[in-house]
Amino acid sequence: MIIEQAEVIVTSPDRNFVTLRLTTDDGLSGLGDATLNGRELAVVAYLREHVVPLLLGRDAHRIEDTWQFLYRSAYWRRGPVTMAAIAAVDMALWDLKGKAAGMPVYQLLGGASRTGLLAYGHASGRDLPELFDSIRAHLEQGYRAVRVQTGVPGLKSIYGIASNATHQAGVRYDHEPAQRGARPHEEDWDTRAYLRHVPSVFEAVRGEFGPELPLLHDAHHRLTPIQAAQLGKSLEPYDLFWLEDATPAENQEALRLVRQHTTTPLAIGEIFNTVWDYQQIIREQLIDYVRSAVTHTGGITHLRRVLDYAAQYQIKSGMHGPTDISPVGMAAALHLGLAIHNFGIQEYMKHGTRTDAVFQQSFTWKDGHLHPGDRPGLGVDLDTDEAGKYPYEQAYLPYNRLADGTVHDW
Ligand code: EZ4
Ligand code: CO
Repeated sequence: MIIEQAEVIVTSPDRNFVTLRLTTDDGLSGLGDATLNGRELAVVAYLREHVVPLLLGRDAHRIEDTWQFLYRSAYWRRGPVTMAAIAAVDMALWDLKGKAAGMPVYQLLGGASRTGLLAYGHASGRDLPELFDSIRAHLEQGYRAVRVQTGVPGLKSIYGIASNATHQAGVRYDHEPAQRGARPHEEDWDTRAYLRHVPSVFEAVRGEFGPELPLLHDAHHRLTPIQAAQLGKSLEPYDLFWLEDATPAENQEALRLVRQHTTTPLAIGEIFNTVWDYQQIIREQLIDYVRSAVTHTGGITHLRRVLDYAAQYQIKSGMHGPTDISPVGMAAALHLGLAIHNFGIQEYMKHGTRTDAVFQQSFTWKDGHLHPGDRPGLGVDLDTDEAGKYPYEQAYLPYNRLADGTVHDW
């Protein structure tokens, strides 16, 4: 199974996606997701210029050796661009191995540990009535767990609030924070206003929807450790499934302080890219859920290593699954999540219809649970003609400024 062709396919059906397709001498092809939101073309160049030439002629069966070769031979290690590129190669090789074996990837990873993956969706609203409508809509779509984000009085635009108003009709940018255009959009932020407001939102949601429904919340890296501690403590009465990205957490030690003050479960890691980013927070049991996506953490091979390490401390998976993870990256997450013992929950935002036409998927959605399906490999096909209809469009994630003009974590 020798790699004969390696193509990097860029398409922008509802948003930008970067996909690696490997084709072998026995006519099989494998797909890998390399999408890095707002920095897509950096990964394209890394793959096209530096990785593709190294792949041609290699034995596609040698997944571990290829991973180690790409990681170690570059000399320059880690980082989102490098690790997304390695992830794409790794996913494509697992896809190929599954097709060669005639088995879905989860079988190669040890087989199913469960019948389906509990998933959560993104409910949001500028105010409580809008939020309640959104939660009801999610429940009607079958979700059995929801993330809750709302507007904050006094702030104009805020992370996580669905809005179609400013975007092209029909394009799935309602949940998507990146916006097409030549410059990033500016949002405003006020931590004190946010900390005052959020507990009242959860109180209202519990009052309306009862104690059972698992509720999640994303603070999106905006708080200092003591502010995060305050938020975790103030949300304890509402029994959150998790509080996500309470602090930026490049400083892993900072989470000790948060942990000392609150029993609200903590999830972190969607912007981490290796096991080294988790070393201290897993060993010291400072988190409860690992948020990494297969796409941004060196593929199935490396994220499995992170999750096996986490399992020793009863820390579970909560893989990132926003719309900027392509259907290929989502499929990889579902196969891995089905196989590991320490699965926690899967984030799941539906892609738009154009994206679903480019990427034909085989996953199923039933009673709030996802299953990757039983087609050999990852179970996703890419329609090249459909992909060709949507050329790359520049898009940026927004950024924050405080009232006095200071740039703040977004
Ligand atoms: O902001 O995927 O939990 N989900 C998130 C996402 C991220 C985007 C960034 O590309 O925080 O909405
Ligand atoms: Co997040």
